[in-house]
Amino acid sequence: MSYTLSDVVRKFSVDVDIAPYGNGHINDTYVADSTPRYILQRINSNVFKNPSQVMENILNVTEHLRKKIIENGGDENRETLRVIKTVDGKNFYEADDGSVFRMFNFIENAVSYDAVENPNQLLEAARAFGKFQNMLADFPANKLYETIPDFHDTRKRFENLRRAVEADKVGRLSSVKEEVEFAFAREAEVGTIVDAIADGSVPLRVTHNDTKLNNVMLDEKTGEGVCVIDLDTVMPGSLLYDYGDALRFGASTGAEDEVDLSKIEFSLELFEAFTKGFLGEVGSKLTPRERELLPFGAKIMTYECGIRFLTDYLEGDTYFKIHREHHNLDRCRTQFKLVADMEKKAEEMHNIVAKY
Ligand code: ADP
Ligand code: GN1
Ligand code: MG
Repeated sequence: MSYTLSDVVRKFSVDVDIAPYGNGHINDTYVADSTPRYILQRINSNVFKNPSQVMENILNVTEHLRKKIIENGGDENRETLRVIKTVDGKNFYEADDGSVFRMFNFIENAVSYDAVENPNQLLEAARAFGKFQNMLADFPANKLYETIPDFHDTRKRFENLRRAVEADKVGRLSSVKEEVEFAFAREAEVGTIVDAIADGSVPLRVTHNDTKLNNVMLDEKTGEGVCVIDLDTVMPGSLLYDYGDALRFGASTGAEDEVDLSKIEFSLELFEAFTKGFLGEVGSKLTPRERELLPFGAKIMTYECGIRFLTDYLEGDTYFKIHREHHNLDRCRTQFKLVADMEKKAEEMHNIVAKY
């Protein structure tokens, strides 16, 4: 690297020390300790093949959100990300080695949680994701680039797993026979949402597609949702993706990478909190098929994430950041434990959805 991060922030007219920040699995995130503070990120170019399209999406989406927030009398500096331009007026800075950096306003006096501490946090996160979706309901979907093609096409994700199993590139297959069997046993379900989108019973909407709890900032005092962040994957998708993905992470009783699986359960209390918050915002818009598929959405998104971790493990950990050996396998195991638990609790999940 022929530049320092201090050189990079100066391209955005900021001249302070910066330090690593956050626990995302994809981008390199730093905080610039200026007044006001900023977030600097190096976009993961292995994941996002066209960073300039990612930034164009984010610029258009955040400008749309800003208008809505102002109309609603909200605080535009806190309730949406803002793309900070470079000194040359660009959306991002490309370093000489091809690294792409971008800068955002820092959302102050707000916290993003890596684990749920109480049901109220999930309720507030759900409201924030629901509102986000409402604000984007009239965003022209044809203006959005598909930043990661087929991101939540579970059938294609399944085919990727099958290929990784066949290739067994790094010789790990023999150690994950049980997980592969678990994944293959559910093959019949992988097309359910994709097919429902194709037959029109589940509409395409503009969705966030990565509704992990740590992708929403909650007010540090009131606990209310302030701002939805991590907008790299805002694309046309199904509302079931946002609902389901938030639950796979948020309704677990343990961390995504917990090794002690006895700590991992799918909490119906947390499921109910999220369902209440989310349907309170978007419930009136749902088609009958969407409503019917809500519990399934939670399960299939958890399954999909599990097979993505498993695929990455089989391919030698090239996609998700890992911090220890077998990290992706540990993550896969929590997801599959949650799937099995949701299968047991399917009827109770349906009863809860019916309440809201
Ligand atoms: P990744 O794609 O790697 O998940 P994120 O955009 O989610 O990257 O950023 C990682 C973490 O950094 C977030 O979970 C959050 O804690 C923190 N973060 C990101 N952007 C901001 C921001 N604008 N203000 C405050 N914190 C932020
Ligand atoms: C990644 O970027 P981050 O850490 O918020 C991933 C999600 C996964 C999640 C699993 C672009 O989310 O799809 O569900 O890890 N994001 C991308 O924790 O692949
Ligand atoms: Mg993130």
